[in-house]
Formats: sequence, structure tokens, C-alpha cells
Amino acid sequence: MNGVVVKVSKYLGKKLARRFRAWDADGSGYLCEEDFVRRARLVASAGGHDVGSVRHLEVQEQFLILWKSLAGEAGVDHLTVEQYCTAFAALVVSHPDGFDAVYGPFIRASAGAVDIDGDGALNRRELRLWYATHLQLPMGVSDHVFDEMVPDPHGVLPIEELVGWVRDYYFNEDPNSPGNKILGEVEP
Ligand SMILES: [Ca+2]
Repeated sequence: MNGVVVKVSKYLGKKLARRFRAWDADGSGYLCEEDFVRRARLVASAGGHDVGSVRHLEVQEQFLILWKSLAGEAGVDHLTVEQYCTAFAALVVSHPDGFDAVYGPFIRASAGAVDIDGDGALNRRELRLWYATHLQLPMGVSDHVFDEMVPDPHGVLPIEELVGWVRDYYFNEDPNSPGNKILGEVEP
């Protein structure tokens, strides 16, 4: 622990717990390095990058930087939901540079892996791939978000804009802000 005590609002706590559940795909109740390795492989594969390819390893590196930062913050090698929330808040939410240092590069690498045509943006199909693998959310949620965020039905969502919405998810306390709807509604 770095000794920083971070206040986590009830609303942020719910949002963090939801992300924990999505990470904990096998429902074991804790996260370990393998969850991050597996997820990186899934995202890279969805983008057509072979296991062991340069692109896959770049994505995996960002996933592992995040994992090691969280585990290091908590001082453990398995994270419970409480430990995840506390470590994530301390690492990413507590100071302005935290998101940019750790989480922004992680989202860019992950979304970049499914940017199949390499235009720096996600079209409807590419966003579906990202939702299905990185977020583990169904196509309906992805399509809804795409329709909300991209005015032109044939348009694209720039990855930098996506990073901005993800930032909003963690920093905006207004349930009606667009960033807070990127994973669907937060349960009351
Ligand atoms: Ca693209």
C-alpha cells in the first residue's frame, strides 16, 4: 500500500464492482494475473492477432502493467472485489495523472487491437468485438452505445474519444453523463 486513503463514493463503488465482475469471468471471487493474460489473448484474437504475435504481446504487456499496478497497490497476488476497488481508486482515480499513466494506454492498446482497418477508430463491428471481449458485454449494449456516441450510422468512434468516455466513467458522478452509460445502466 502507498498509504493514500481514497474516498470512493457509493456510485463509483458500484461502477468499480461491476468492472470487477466482468474481469472475474470464471466467478472465482478474486482476480489474478491469469485473468488479465486470458483477456488480453481474447481481445487480440478478436482483432485477428495470433497468440504470440507482436501485436498480441503488446496488448498483453499493457494488461499486465495494469494488473501489476493493481496487485502492487494492494500488496497481494489475488484481488478480492474490495481490494480491487480500493487499489483501482488509489491508482487510477485518486490523482489526475493516474488515469493517463496506467489506464489510458491500456484502453488504447486494447481498442487498437480490434481496430482491424487501422484507421484509429472503431466502426460498429469493431466496437462489437471490443465489447464482446474486453468488456464481456453483449452486442445490444455495444450497438446502443455506438448509436448514442456516433451521430452518423456509417461513422466511426475515434479511439481517443472512447478513452475520453472511459475516463468519464470513472470520474463523472452524474449517472446521466454519457460516459456513465457506456456499460449500460448502473444498477441502483
Ligand atoms: Ca477501425
